[in-house]
Amino acid sequence: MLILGTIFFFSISLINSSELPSTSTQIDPNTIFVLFGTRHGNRNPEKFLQENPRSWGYEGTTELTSFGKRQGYGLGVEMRKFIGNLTSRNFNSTEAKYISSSANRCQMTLQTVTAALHIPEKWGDWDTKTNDHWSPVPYTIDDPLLRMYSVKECTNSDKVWAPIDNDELDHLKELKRDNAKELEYFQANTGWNMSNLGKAADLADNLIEIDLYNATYPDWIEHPSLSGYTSATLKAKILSFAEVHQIACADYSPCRSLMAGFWLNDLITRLEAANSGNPLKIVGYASHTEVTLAVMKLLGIEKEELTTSAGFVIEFKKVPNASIRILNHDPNPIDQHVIYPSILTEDLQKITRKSDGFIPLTEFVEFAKKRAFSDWRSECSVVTSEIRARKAVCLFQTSQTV
Ligand SMILES: *[C@@H]1O[C@H](CO)[C@@H](O)[C@H](O)[C@H]1NC(C)=O
Ligand SMILES: *[C@@H]1O[C@H](CO)[C@@H](O)[C@H](O)[C@H]1NC(C)=O
Ligand SMILES: *[C@@H]1O[C@H](CO)[C@@H](O)[C@H](O)[C@H]1NC(C)=O
Ligand SMILES: *[C@@H]1O[C@H](CO)[C@@H](O)[C@H](O)[C@H]1NC(C)=O
Ligand SMILES: CC(=O)N[C@H]1CO[C@H](CO)[C@@H](O)[C@@H]1O
Repeated sequence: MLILGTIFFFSISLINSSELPSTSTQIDPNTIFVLFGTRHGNRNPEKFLQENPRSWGYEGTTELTSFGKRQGYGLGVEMRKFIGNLTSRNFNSTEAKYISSSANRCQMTLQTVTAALHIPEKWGDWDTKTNDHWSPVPYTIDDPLLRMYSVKECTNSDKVWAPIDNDELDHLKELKRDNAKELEYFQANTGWNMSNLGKAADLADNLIEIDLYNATYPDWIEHPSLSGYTSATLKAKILSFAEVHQIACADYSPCRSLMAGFWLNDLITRLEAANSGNPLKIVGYASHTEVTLAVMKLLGIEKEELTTSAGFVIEFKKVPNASIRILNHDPNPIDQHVIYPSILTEDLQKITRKSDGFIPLTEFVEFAKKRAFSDWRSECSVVTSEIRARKAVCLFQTSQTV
């Protein structure tokens, strides 16, 4: 017990120092069902820096890059190491299910993950001519689950995104005010209107690729004329804007809830089904920063950002009791991937068993179900939220009269 405790605290301090553990947590010997969710792998920016002659980006804007494919494959390799023979290498539709957002980058990420998870063998190894041992693996596309922001019927999505898209949340306003000089410098050199922080995020995405592809930085970044900056500090400043709006959504409760409450409900439903004997052994999801980070927060994970191809893993076991363990997974940084215990909120830490790091399923469901919804159409519709507001008023009046 004492030794276990020491390891536990050691691993937490490792994660706190933002260093990843070098080896993955092993699956619990009693685990019978595994869920994992991931952000897509590395992708191209939404807007390319035109002045920088490009040796990269041929896939097109926002498409998955070769680094993103390698990250997805690395995740699949690590997931297979983790699950062992929980399900066969050959895809078994009774035991495995995969779901993606409709975005190309998510579908392609999931395809590389499952290519590594399901390297066929024996009767499943079909490509004997080229000796390429891979197999197509089916998946479904579900946007209400994994990309609510692009579901047309979800009229509330635009509402919860408006204060983020328009940089009206306090910390976004503050970010603009505190970086006025820097944003002006970016605008002068890119020609992009930096009155929206999304453009600074696009610039950050360009830097990530320039760095990965060892391409040449624009001169205004390599030799900044902005007072107080070296090239290293300017690069760091630009990178600090990466995914600024997506992270703001995961932080802002109306956006977090609408983007991920339905996914959370799906996770809970599948865990309860596994407890009732459903034969599924593994379910994997591919989504976006704002949705994946949001669901991780709803699950009770302390996390402030999410790199490409990172996400969560949940194990379920019935022995000694129906219980779950929540883990993170991260690329390190491209081909290697690592699975390790999540840092949980205090509420969840209180109900986590010290002996094995698992949380009783009933207590977890009680904690999480308040944040989940099954009727996404009503969450998305204006009318319903008005009705709900009216209901809340009625409730208040009733309790007053009582
Ligand atoms: C799966 O692996 C475990 C541990 O290596 C082993 O005990 C078990 O027999 C294996 N099951 C199958 C069906 O191969
Ligand atoms: C697929 O999974 C089901 C349920 O676990 C099992 O009964 C079946 O034998 C598996 N099929 C193959 C070909 O292994
Ligand atoms: C940038 O966009 C803002 C808001 O849309 C607009 O008010 C401003 O005039 C634009 N600036 C330039 C230089 O185009
Ligand atoms: C970039 O440089 C690093 C370190 O020298 C090297 O490992 C990597 O393969 C290079 N990447 C590309 C795309 O050339
Ligand atoms: C909450 C609960 O059911 N706890 C049980 C879990 O399993 C152990 C060992 O079988 C029991 O002692 C607990 O009562």
